[in-house]
Amino acid sequence: MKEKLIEKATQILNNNNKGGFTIPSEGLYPFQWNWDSGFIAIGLAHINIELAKKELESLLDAQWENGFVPHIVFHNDSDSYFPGPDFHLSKLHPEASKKYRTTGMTQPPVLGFVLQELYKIAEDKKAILEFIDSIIDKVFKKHTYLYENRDPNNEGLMYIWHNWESGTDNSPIWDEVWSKMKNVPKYTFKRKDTTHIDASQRPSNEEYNNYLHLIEIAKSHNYNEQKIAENSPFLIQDPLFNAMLIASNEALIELYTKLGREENIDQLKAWQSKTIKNFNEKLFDENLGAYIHYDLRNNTHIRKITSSSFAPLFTSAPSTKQLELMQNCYSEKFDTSDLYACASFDPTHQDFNPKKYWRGPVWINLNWIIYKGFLKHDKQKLAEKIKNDSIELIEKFGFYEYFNPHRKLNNSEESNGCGGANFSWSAALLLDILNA
Ligand code: 2M8
Repeated sequence: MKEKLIEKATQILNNNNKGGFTIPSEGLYPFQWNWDSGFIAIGLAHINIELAKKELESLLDAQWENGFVPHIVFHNDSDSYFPGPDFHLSKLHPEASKKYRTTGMTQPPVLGFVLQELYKIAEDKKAILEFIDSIIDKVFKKHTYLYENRDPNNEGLMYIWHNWESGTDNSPIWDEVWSKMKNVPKYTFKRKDTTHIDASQRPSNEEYNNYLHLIEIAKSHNYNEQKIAENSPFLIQDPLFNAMLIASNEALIELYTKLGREENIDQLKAWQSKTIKNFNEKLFDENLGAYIHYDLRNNTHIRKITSSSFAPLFTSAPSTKQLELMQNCYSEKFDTSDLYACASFDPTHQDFNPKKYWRGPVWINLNWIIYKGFLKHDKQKLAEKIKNDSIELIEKFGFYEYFNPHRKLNNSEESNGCGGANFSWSAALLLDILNA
């Protein structure tokens, strides 16, 4: 069984490789995506370390002069995705990549810990350290960009200005922001995603109006961060985005130490202690027992629990008390016998939808993060459950983008697999889980 899954996962990664970079899914996502490439590199490291290195190099080849790493790199042309490069128009920013067209937004900063995972997986430690040495400053530069541009109140907590920057695109979290957003135009556009995937599993057209509106606002300021911070109606401190930053800071400190290079370590440590302090004080909700989002534009917490609420397990940030509260919350709401772990949104909440994208389905990348998180904090049983559920979902239903968490579906003919098929990070992270 294990061999078959490994073979199929390898085949998917090979098919989605477009020469130096890997697309998330044929047709649906035909370009290189930022955090997808991070997870994909971890999987590739198990089968071909050179391809893993290339994956990261090709993403960072599109890094902007100011250190920014965009969320999509349009290496190639394709008309199967909307919105494409002509809509995003990254060239509006004076420091945008001159080599590639990209988007003007980013995604959760995973690259630091991805380098550390590559180090752990690689057999030839000397060679991988040489590679890390050649690339680590670019990742540090990206962190510098975030700290200098995404933290207007000097809290060590980064904001995101678009739901696509969170990676959890149509989470019910954003409903609260949309309900406060005024004068959103009704755009004329042609969705491409719903030509590949059943519309009931994707965001609505109204939601797409909001998504496009936020980009138009950023474009009207030529993607200038300061102006965006002043004017964007969407300005959120997201626990997943900030947890990925903390994990990557942690990894960069370790890797610079391994390389015997001191120069950036003090800066990283200073950032890290400020970030962790405010992360735990501001984004942890003791009553809910989970990390939650903060809406900087409307000065309010968004008190809903998502799988992002547990992403901080992946770091050393949570205190013993916070770990205990989080474990209770997770066990009570997410770890029940009728559900596969881990739903992307609180299954006991009225907004939970088991089939709609980030409003409930299980996602393998968040499963991987939470699985590693429970392992890190010695919660073997909870970790095992996520691991086994991830393997079972893929083995039974295929390498889907996301999965209905209900174990027994009413209609037994119906598959739990949703969204794009042959999905790269599901393949890549399963390879990592199986090789653990
Ligand atoms: C999804 O997001 C894109 C926009 O970035 C989309 O729906 O068009 C998200 O699941 C995101 O996290 C992911 O990186 C991307 C590609 O897999 O797809």
